[in-house]
Amino acid sequence: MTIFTKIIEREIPADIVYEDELALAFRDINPQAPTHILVIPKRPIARITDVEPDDEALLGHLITVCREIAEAEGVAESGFRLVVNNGRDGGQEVEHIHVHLLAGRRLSWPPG
Ligand code: DGP
Repeated sequence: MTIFTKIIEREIPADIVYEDELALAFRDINPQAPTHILVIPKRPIARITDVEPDDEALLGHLITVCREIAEAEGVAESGFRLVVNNGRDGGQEVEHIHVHLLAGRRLSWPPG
């Protein structure tokens, strides 16, 4: 079980900004931008490399949730970035797929 399952189960606190039957979103504990929210499926898929065709609707739903959160946070027009880190070289620390929604400042490219 990862820390994100504990957040879903309310075993540890988080600043939750969105929830439905499939997804949960909460503010990153170590924000890298003025708005830094993690959007996760409640079903714990570890990595992008574990994704199966049956997961497509769920993962697509996460993008719709990101759009709704961007609007609620007031960053839909100014812009934002969605990031999914995968594996060691991708910088993934938590083995439960999560989309980082970063916004509120001009983000550099390429990422480090
Ligand atoms: P990644 O490196 O892509 O696996 O990102 C994991 C993110 O999860 C990282 O930005 C910090 C965040 N994080 C880790 N533990 C916690 C926690 O207990 N609460 C919250 N809100 N965020 C966490």
